Amino acid sequence: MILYDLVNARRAHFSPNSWRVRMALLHKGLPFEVRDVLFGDIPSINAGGDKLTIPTIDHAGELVTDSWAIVHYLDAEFPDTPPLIAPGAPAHVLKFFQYWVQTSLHGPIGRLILKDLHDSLDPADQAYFRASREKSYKQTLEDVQTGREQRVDAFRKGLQPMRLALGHGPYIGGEQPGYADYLAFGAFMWARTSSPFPLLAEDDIIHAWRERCLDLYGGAGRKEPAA
Ligand SMILES: N[C@@H](CCC(=O)N[C@@H](CS)C(=O)NCC(=O)O)C(=O)O
Repeated sequence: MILYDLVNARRAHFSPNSWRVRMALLHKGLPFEVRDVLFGDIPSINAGGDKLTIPTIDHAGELVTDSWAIVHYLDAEFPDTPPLIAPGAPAHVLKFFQYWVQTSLHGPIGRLILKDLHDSLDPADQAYFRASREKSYKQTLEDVQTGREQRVDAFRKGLQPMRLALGHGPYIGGEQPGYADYLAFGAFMWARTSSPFPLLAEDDIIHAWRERCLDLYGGAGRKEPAA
């Protein structure tokens, strides 16, 4: 199993969508090898075919792209390993949580760290990243990030559903971590590897949850170089 993953200038893996899959592979206990790529290398993963996105896995020659498709693939191919989507559980509820992570974590976190993220990238990737992100945000990276000290409180308030969920157990998944935890944790790994900006107050129970997640699977998250 090969996991294609993005690295920045310090060789830290920063892709939030990839972190969810990395944690999923560790959850299942599946051995995998990581192939580091820059944004500029992505077209060569599927040379001659459609441009894929990160994460992409290569399992015995089969390329599977998109984190949600990968999760389904892993559960189907490895039925004897701990499931990511519990048998009989409604996958669309987990998909709803993935949408929440995209809108309430990735969206605001991007606006808090985008310029730092750019600066953390390998110089070979910086021009592409600036051009593509300024096109989609319709703003300079500097303007996107400006005023973050005033905006971080609104971001923290928006995390209330996570606090309520964590009132029932140490993980969003309950007593044990599950794919919902990995979805949210990926967003925090994106920030941790790309920016020194403190997203969470130290007395927030989400901060304690993030610390627990950093320690999972031999401290996989904690070992990654932080910004
Ligand atoms: N829906 C996809 C999104 C994947 C995605 O957007 N990945 C980013 C990196 S986190 C990417 O490959 N970007 C390529 C680019 O911007 O050129 C998933 O969850 O896997």
